[in-house]
Amino acid sequence: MTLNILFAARPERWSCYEAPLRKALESAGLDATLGMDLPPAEVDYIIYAPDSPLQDFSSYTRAKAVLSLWAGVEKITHNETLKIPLTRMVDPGLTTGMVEWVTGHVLRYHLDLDTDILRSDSRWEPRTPPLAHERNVTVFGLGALGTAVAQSLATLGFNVAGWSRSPKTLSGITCHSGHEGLKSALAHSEIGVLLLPDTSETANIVNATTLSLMPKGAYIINPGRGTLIDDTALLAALDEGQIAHATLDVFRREPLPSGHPYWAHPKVTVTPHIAAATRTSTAAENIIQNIVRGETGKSFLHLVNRDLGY
Ligand code: NDP
Ligand code: OXD
Repeated sequence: MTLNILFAARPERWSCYEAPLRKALESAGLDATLGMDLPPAEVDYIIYAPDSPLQDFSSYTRAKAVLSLWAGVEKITHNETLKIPLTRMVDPGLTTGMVEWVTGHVLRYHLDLDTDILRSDSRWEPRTPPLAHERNVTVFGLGALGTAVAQSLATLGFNVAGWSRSPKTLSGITCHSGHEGLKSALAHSEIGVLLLPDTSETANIVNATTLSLMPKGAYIINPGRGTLIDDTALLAALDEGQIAHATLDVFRREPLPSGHPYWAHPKVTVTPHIAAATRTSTAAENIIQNIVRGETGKSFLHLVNRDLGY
């Protein structure tokens, strides 16, 4: 039987994904019609980006799953017209990209690289930076990305803690969880990396209270989602020196509006949601493998728990 697979993302993404998807279909030996315009009632699977124009799934009566090209699925988890399984993107390219991006920014802060890179005063001031094992880093969110980041930082020698919803045991990482673990996780965050999803539970997790529980002069790196941070509280903590600097990749509104205080703030680095990109070839293989699982009666990988919102 020929499967009908709809590609529902912004039209310009089709040219990036079409060839890798066709190649992955061929490798998997799947006979499929793949396209951006298929009769809804005949579609078997929907490959989906949450910024796609498709928001009403009610006419896709035959579809077996929606497979998100994004890791963050907050734009779709509450869609009431979606009644079939939803999977999210877990991709080795995405993970490696996130590890490299976070490591770069952690090392920037740890080694105080800005002092030399931005120096304009011709002063010769040798200093001895701490070693990695003397630096406490907390990764908030120990999922696909946070675990890889935490383990990689621990391999570099950092003293790494992590925080998640459910309890975890990870070699080399001090794992905290839940409300009761948050205080310890914050107290350890000389550098705090936010890799939590956007859910009702995580909204404004970085607020005036939690910021005050971080060590004075802490650094924040946020490649998770903009909603994790109460922006007013962070700006106040930066101005007071409670937080020394923040690197922010994600925002409540993207693109970050030109007049936003983050752009001009001397203690903020803004990056344009580039921490990690899904790599089309590995992502296409993952998506097609999940379709193969669906067709062979296996459970889908990376299923979203719609109640939890991630
Ligand atoms: P996962 O779903 O694999 O992991 C999420 C982690 O957050 C889990 O450890 C989970 O805990 C934890 N968590 C969720 N809710 C809570 C809570 N209430 N309290 C404590 N911990 C919580 O996601 P990924 O690692 O794949 O991705 C994380 C986020 O990164 C994405 O949701 C997305 O927003 C962002 N992202 C950003 C990119 C960028 O370029 N800037 C690129 C890709 C993703 P538990 O383990 O117990 O479930
Ligand atoms: C994602 C992202 O969720 O790029 O995949 O932020």
